[in-house]
This record gives sequence, structure tokens and C-alpha cells, in this order.
Amino acid sequence: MKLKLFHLPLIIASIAATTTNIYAEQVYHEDAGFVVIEAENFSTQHLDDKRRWLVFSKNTPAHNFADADQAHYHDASNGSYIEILPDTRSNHHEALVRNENFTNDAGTMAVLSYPVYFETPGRYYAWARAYSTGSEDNGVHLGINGQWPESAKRLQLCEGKHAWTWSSAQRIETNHCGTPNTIYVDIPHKGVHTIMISMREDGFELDKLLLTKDKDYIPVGKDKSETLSSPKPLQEKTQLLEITDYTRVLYAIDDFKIENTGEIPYYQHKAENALAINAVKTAYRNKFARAEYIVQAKEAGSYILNLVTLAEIDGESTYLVSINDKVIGEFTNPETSNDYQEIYFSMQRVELTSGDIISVSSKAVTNGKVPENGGTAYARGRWRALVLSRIN
Ligand SMILES: [Ca+2]
Ligand SMILES: [Ca+2]
Ligand SMILES: [Ca+2]
Repeated sequence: MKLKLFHLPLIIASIAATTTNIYAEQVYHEDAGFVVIEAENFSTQHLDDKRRWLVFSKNTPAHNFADADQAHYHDASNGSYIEILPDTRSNHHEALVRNENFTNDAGTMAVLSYPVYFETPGRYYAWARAYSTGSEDNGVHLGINGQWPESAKRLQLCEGKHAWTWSSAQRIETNHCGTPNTIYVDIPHKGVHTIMISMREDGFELDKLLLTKDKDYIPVGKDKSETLSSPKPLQEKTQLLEITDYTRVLYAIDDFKIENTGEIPYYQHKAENALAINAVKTAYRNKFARAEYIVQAKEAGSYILNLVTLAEIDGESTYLVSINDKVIGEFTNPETSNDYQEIYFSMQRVELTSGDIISVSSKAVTNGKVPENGGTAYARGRWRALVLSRIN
């Protein structure tokens, strides 16, 4: 066991951590039977060598892809939408080239993914808010979890040319414009499911998707806002704030023996998770109380130890850390105006062997600053933990 004494207290002001905004992406979820997605907020795009969904907004620079109309971000929800380009067949006079500017095989070209958490399984009717100016830019396929069920293929837009228009109609042989409220997906169970889009006709412009359990729901205008998750802040720790790297925390209250260990006793100050000395009793003042911990076999090794004490406004208590009654650290709390501020005292490269008795002692003292009952108040030698960090 090497002996090193470190007398300098390490006082680090608590830092207002700003780690609450570590969410990289928007997370969609179902909200009371609705899922609303801005089309431009897709998670991934695949199979996009020939045709690709591109995002358009006010700030999008001009492009040189084949296209038969201007951009339509003005009345788009969120000021943004996607269009699949190039559009080499904007009307029926232009050649239809299968697997290039048209495909009936859902899921084979320009596949977009939108992961969504569904609380409620069941059938969801799907609506798309789209903008069509021609006869060959108004069909798209929907899918789910890499599957392309018949019920979600060939969403078709017929009415409402030259304006953002909602549709949930499926194109069928006998009715190319389809019947309203016929596009749907079935959510098999609670959990994350990926809503998907793929090309049917190039030039399709998509602003927004809406899924609803209500078969009779008809969206209007930009309709509902996106159904995004808003995570609650995670619980942050309030103790051992500067301990960021440790092997084991020996808590004063939980891990140390305090019966019959010192000249005067400790008591457990549970509200502060600390051992303390009852300085109301004059016989307990200016004397060391002592707590013990016996090192277990599996804990043998080299460590950095950190004693975590609590500074107090009415006195600067002294602390001793010993191994088998040899003092390896003697520390005195700094003055503070912040009662119960954590103070960290470090002991470098301490060898622990099985059966060693680690003891922590402290005493109640007064600095004469805080009047109390005709005298002055005493700090109670509080400490919270001894932290072991193994040295590799
Ligand atoms: Ca276009
Ligand atoms: Ca087209
Ligand atoms: Ca949009």
C-alpha cells in the first residue's frame, strides 16, 4: 500500500448540462388513431438510380431534370414536398418506358421509408396530399414493412388538378380514378412499423401522408400537424455529480459499518444520503467518528479513491481515510456558502487487498460564523461516499 496525501480539495461548480437535445431525428407515432407524416421527412430512400424523390421548398435551387411544371411549395404543408424526377412522361404523348418512367411493380423504384410507432393495431385508411398537373404524374404505391399489399397499391389522384389535393382512391381496371377511401394498410400488432412509398408514375408530387382508423375521415387543406413523439426529459442524477468514471461506489450509509467503530458515533442523515455527527451533543464535538468497510477478495487491486464529502456553511470539517489504521488521506472541507455542496478528495494509486479495513473518519467543528443558541453552529462532518476507480 503506497501512501500519498492529497490536501487540495477539488471544487467543481455544478455544470448546467445541456444534453437534453440529443435526438437526431423526428420520431413518428400514432396519436389516437391518426398518423400524419410530412412526406419530405422520410428516413431512407432506396432503389433510386433511375428516379429519385427530391425535396422541394422555397430555398431549393433550380434543377435541370426533365419536368413539365414549376415547383409548388407555396401551399405545401411545412413549406416543403417531394417530387420524383426526372419526369420523362408528363402526358400520354410521351413514351411510356416500363421500369423507368412508370412501374406497376410496387416497391421496385424509389422506395421511401417512414418508421412509425403504432399503439393501436388495426386497419388504417391512407390519404396522400399530392399535386398533379398532367395525366401521367398522379399515381403512387404505398407499402408497409417491405410488403406491398394489394390494398395499398396504385393510389390515384384524378380531381383537383393544379392544387394540393387529398386522395385515398385506388385505381382499378374498371375505374381509373378509383373509389375514395379504398387505400389502406393493416397494422398487425402494437410496435414500430415502416410506412413505405414507391414510384408508380414519375413526376408525382407528394406533400403529406395521413393514416386514420376512421374510414369516414376526409382531410381538408393541410389538415392535422405531424404526429411526432416529444420525449420527456430523462432523470438526471443529483448526487456524485462529478463522478464520471468509477468501478464501485461505497456509500457511506449503505456500505459502511458504523456500530462500535469510533470514539463517538455517526448517524445516518438519509435526506442527504450521508453519514453525520450529532453535534447538538457537546460531547460529540471536535472528536472523530469513524466508519469501516472490509475489502472483499474480488475487490483486490489498484485504485484511485475519491472521498465525497458535503461542505457546510457553519464549519470546515476534517476527514481521514485510512487503510488498516494507516492514514492515506487527510482533508479539510473548504469554506462554502452552499450548504451540502459536494466536495471531492482524490487519493491516487491505492492498493487494496482482501480483508483490508478501509475507514473514513470525520469530526464536527464550528467556524464561528453562524450564531446558534448563544454559541455558534457546528458542521457535522458529513460525507456521502468513497468511490473506487480501478487502475488497469
Ligand atoms: Ca413536375
Ligand atoms: Ca410522369
Ligand atoms: Ca410537406
